[in-house]
Amino acid sequence: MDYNLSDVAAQFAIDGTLVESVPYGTGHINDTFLATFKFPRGTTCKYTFQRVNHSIFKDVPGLMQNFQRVTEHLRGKLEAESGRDPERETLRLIHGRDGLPYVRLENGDYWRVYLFVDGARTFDEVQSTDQAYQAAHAFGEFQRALMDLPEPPLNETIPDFHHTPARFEKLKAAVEADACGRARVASSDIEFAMAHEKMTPRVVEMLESGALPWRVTHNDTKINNVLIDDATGRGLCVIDLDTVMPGSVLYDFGDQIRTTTGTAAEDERDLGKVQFQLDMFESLVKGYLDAGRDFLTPAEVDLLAFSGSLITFEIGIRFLTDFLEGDVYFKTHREGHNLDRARTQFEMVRQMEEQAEAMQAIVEKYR
Ligand code: ADP
Ligand code: GN1
Ligand code: MG
Repeated sequence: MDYNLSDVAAQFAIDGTLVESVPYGTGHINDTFLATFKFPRGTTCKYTFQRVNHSIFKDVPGLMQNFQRVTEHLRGKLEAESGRDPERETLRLIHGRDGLPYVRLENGDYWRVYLFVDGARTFDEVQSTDQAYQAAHAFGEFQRALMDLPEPPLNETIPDFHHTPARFEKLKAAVEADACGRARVASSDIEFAMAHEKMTPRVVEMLESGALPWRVTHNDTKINNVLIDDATGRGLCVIDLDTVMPGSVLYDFGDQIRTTTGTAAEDERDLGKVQFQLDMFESLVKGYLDAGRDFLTPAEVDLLAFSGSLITFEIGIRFLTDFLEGDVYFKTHREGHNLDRARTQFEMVRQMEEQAEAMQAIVEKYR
């Protein structure tokens, strides 16, 4: 992650001097920096600089077109509503000197810049049931605001991103190939995965048959992809818009379950510390339904509880696949990191399956 940010900054329409830049956040995909600029009048301004991972996102211009359409649509709504703060409640892209909302360097790297939202932060682990409520509410509002995004459909930035059966086939192929000779140490995890194949098509089949609607969804709704306002604790701004595209709300709600109901980090090694918390789930359901009760279909609400184990399983098999393939996709920071992540996901799936009835009862109570 050794980049010359001054060279990158020179390509953007920012007429100040870069005075400081620090790596920022804990995302697994892009490289993010908080950069502070000083202007001739003596004022300073903070920006988020991001190198977009173009080995994962193959069509960055198409992705940035989505990004721009989505943020402009959201900004239009915020501006029309009194009491809102468009500059903090949606991302503001800074254009490159050639007018595009991103810059491509000579070495092929893509960079984008947006205003850093001050007075807000993300959490890798949820701090309270109220925060879970706020995050779920913010993602629900985000979906609502994008329901009338004008045609055409957004570009699909990663094909079949939440096609769980396709993810399962990739795992099978990785086990078969065993390119790094790692299948043996993961044998019980592979066994767990193989025993769960039956759950994988439940949502995609219903999307394909029309039993569930396609919507504009975020597709990466982990808790650290929503900024929480320092002053009010409100879910202020949904970020990480790389995967906003057509999808099912169930994968969005499910990923909130995955990332807020556990007591441990996503990569916790001590599975004894991993505990599913029903009260967090209840707060998510309340927050999400308060935002989405009137637009969600009965079939969507029916599957809210199940969506947690579905996507937690999906992310688990993605981590396991990456482990078997030699850690080529997710950033890793230690040996076995992806396997640890997979195991934590599978432990959460186990516990969610045990709690399935109690979870469903909560959904019934608030729907
Ligand atoms: P990744 O795809 O790598 O997860 P994100 O877009 O989520 O990248 O950014 C990584 C982190 O940077 C976020 O979790 C958040 O903490 C921080 N961040 C990103 N954009 C902003 C912003 N505009 N204002 C404040 N913090 C931000
Ligand atoms: C990645 O970019 P980030 O860290 O928010 C991944 C998600 C996974 C998540 C697991 C584009 O999200 O799909 O759920 O890691 N994003 C992409 O933590 O693959
Ligand atoms: Mg992120």
